Amino acid sequence: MPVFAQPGTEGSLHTFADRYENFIGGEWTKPVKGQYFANPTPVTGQIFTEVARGTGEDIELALDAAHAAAPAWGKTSPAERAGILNRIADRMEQNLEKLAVAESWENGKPIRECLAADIPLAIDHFRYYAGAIRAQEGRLSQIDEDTVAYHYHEPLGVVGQIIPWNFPILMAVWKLAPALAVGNAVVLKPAEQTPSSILVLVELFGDLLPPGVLNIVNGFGLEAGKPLASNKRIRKIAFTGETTTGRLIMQYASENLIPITLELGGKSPNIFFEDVMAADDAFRDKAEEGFTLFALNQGEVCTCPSRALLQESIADEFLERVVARTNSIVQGNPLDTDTQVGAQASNDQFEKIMSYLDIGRQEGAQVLTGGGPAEMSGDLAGGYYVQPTIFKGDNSMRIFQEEIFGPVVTVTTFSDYADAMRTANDTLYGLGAGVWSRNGNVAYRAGRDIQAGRVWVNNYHAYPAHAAFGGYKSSGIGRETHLMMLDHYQQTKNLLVSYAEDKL
Ligand code: TXE
Repeated sequence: MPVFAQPGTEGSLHTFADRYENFIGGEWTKPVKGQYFANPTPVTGQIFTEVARGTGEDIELALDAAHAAAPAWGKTSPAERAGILNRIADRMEQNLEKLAVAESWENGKPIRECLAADIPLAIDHFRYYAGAIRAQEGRLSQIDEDTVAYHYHEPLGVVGQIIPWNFPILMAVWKLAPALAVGNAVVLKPAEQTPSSILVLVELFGDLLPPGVLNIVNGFGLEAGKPLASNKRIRKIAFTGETTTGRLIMQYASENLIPITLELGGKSPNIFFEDVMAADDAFRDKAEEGFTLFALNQGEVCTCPSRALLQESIADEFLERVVARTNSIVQGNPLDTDTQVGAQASNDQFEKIMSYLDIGRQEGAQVLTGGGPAEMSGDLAGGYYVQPTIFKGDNSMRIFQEEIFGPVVTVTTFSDYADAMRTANDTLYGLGAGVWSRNGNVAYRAGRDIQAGRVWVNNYHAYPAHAAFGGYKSSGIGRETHLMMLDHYQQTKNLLVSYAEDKL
């Protein structure tokens, strides 16, 4: 019920500065070219702050600072780095509501999600990697009686990170926590649509890190992102965004022969087998809720369950129930804790979704609910709201094949298991998938047969720090979250030592 006050109004837990600079070498630093860009809130469409418009020159300054800091930071003990990460987590915990307000205002997402998921998950990632780095051990191979191969983990040095706008704080932390835990210095570029909440976060904990270990350069993709991703002075680039941009990042990285992590688009199938309707009320209810998660975060999730596959025998009854459930989703002011669906992150994204709603109709898909902008009143009328929408059609349509990134699900049916797998895998992407069945064999086989990096079985949209996340096919390369991220941000040093006194 509580409605958090809008930033800048009386009683608000957070007020943004009028202007944000880059964060370089521990200092708020003006952009070399002196330019700024306006940052609107999708909640009302009003501009609430302006942000440094970084260019290649700012990236170079940030890399200077990162290179100056990296050697000493890389030599700190795991215990020291873990202590800092835990202190960052403490600060975030103490400021949870403030960060939630900033994130909701910046991105348009419902504050209940920020309070329950985005910020707590980000806190947990810092704690997880604080623990993981302390538990990491090297390896020793006994080559022969007198010869030993020691394997040490070393940080890569200075790494670049480019993040998207759908989970600004969480996506930044997914990348920052493992990179910092292993002792890298970072230059991070936020998305131009949502730079400010990350800067609020850095205001909160920036002093806990030695200057230069974390640097933030704001700006646009070609002006600031490309000079970072293509820079010879980074030893890795980690990127989350569109698949076409991911291809460019890979090209840049190939010039410098550096490793990449790419988290790209998705068109995730969510498969409901017929036994769901015969299950007890609690399980059926859970499955129906799992269907409606297409609207979570306004559908701006790379794993959005945007293709629902229903077994023919249950399709009509199941659809009737989930349409009713979708119609009861509470949409409105993101700062109201009752709100389940808020505003799309930007006007561009709103327009993109509108164009796909037209495409779906032109292709002959049936609109079962929604299908247009959600009309809001008062100052929300200027925001970017889209009705949760269910289309019925077939998997060859563009709305089934292309990432819409809005609260839009496309539904089709399947006859049997083989048909379900064919349709599920008939996509360029392979990031997430859902399987709903009480039949353990069916659920297990489907989980193995679907070509996706994360298959949720009888749940969806859970993102624990200690489960690996990443894409098959055009959804990306590498993983995020999980212990294996330590390897993604480290290199192996092998010392091959002979202890023999008398022979080579
Ligand atoms: O992505 P971009 P956009 C999808 C989603 C969305 C579409 C377009 O379908 O509608 O992508 O979003 C930076 N060199 N996803 O245009 O352009 C850019 O500044 C270096 C899915 O925002 O990929 C931003 O910081 N950097 C996705 C980041 O890349 C460049 C989340 C992402 O922007 C660059 C977001 C360049 N040449 C969008 N061009 C997911 N997987 O979750 C852009 N950037």
